Amino acid sequence: MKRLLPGGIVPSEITPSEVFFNRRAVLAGAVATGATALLPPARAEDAAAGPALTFTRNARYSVSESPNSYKDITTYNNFYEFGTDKSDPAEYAHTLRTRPWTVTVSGNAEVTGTFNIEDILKTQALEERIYRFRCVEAWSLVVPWVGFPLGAWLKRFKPLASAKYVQFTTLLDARQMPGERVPILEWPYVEGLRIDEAMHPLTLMVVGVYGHALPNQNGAPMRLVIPWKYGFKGIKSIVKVHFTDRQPVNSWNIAAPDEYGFYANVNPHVDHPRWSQASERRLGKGLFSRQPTLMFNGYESEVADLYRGMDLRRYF
Ligand SMILES: Nc1nc2c(c(=O)[nH]1)N[C@H]1C(S)=C(S)[C@@H](COP(=O)(O)O)O[C@H]1N2
Ligand SMILES: [Mo]
Repeated sequence: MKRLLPGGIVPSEITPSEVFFNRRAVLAGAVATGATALLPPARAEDAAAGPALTFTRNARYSVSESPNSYKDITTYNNFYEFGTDKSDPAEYAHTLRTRPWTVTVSGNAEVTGTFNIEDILKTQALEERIYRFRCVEAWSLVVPWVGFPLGAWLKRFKPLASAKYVQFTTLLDARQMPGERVPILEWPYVEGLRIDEAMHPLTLMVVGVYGHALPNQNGAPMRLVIPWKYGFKGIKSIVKVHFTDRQPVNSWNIAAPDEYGFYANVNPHVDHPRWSQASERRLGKGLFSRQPTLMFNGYESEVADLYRGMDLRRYF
């Protein structure tokens, strides 16, 4: 196993400006700057979630809506490796062991190898970003994720010009993920992005929520969040990253190609064959309160250029 970090960055190069923020400090900061969103007061569950993380707040990439509760975010999940009910992951994901954890990087890049999660984290400055999150099933959340921009990390592997896409793979181990014995999807769960989507500054590799390491049910130790795409693109518990010249397959597209495409951009004008995507139910606001779904989930000004000239009905 390679222990050398891509890019050769050592921990001492991590700058002191990456101030430690605990949740109360984040709250104080938000008050002081009059910034985007106030986080709700600390709750006991936060401590249960995992160690507190060190990060800076990214206001530019945060929405002003108030985040959902920690409870909403961590008990209403899709993670079919642990069952198909929304409550299953919170109940059963404790069997996942997130340390030791390695990520294998392969394919069309100058630097490849297998890397320890600890070594990856030493090279990446963490940011808190409050993002909208929209599931293809028409419910939504606002989440204070903590993570690092995927593109900044991927650049360390020096992708070749032939790296047009990146594929991501979840852990395959039915002893830890009992749902992988159930043939609802082809296992392991796989997802893919075009390289420019992967490199976009909004694309976040998430390692925490509400200032603490991710709980297993949200995809510990490391999962993707692409805020302008439907939630299923946000693959959890990633063990492989592969640079490729071909559009990779993705699990939901394999399972139901007419319903789930490769792009999966949030689009209120393109309905799912079985339901409308024009509106959504924001968790925590009551069963019957719906709000309009925004083009690219509200990130249109940031990402529309990625899809100029594409027929979004065809490339759904
Ligand atoms: N490995 C894996 N990743 C996954 C899923 C899954 O079943 N397995 N579900 C996806 C779907 S459909 C959604 S909506 C989000 C849910 O993320 P959350 O539970 O953190 O809200 O995870 C996505 N990533
Ligand atoms: Mo989803």
